[in-house]
Amino acid sequence: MFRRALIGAALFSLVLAGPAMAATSTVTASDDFFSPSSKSVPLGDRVNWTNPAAGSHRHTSTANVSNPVKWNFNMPDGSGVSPTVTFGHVGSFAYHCDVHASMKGSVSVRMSATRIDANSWTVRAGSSSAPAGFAHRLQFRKKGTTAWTTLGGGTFTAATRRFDAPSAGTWQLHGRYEKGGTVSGYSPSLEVVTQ
Ligand SMILES: [Cu+2]
Repeated sequence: MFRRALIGAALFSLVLAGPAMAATSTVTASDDFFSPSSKSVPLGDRVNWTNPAAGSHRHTSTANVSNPVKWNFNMPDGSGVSPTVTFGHVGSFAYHCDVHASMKGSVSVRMSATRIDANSWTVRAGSSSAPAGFAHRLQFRKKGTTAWTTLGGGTFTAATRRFDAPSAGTWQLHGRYEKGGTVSGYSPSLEVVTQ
């Protein structure tokens, strides 16, 4: 009995010690729109879709726009909750309803950064490395300027990449997910400030 309690406690602490727990949130397919149509989630979160109302909604990744994260769920009337999609890589992922051309939505996946020192950060682009064939691309610019520069000069597969601010001030970073020639949109911008 005592031994079993110890094992239980060990498992519990392992779960608590992990990174921020991934959450699942829901988009509602209504007549005829997604709510919310633009959704922003932290890296690693899951999203599902419900169709509680009358009307038939079939939502899918946007078929004719490049999108490295694909899903396609059939959603007949009152079908309840779709399977979840895990958003493990930063970017913005568009989708639409196959039945109603005007029904569009997107899920934007936010990046995070951990400070290394006054001018440097570890920027997280994925919950894990990009799988074979996929890659991350991060870009940066000084706040107030318009042109983005690709960090490291190209794509990478690691979950994180180091950013060294070229000069003092506020810097913006964003990232996207790529698979060959297909790319997601860019994630929301993250701001970091040198000390
Ligand atoms: Cu629809």
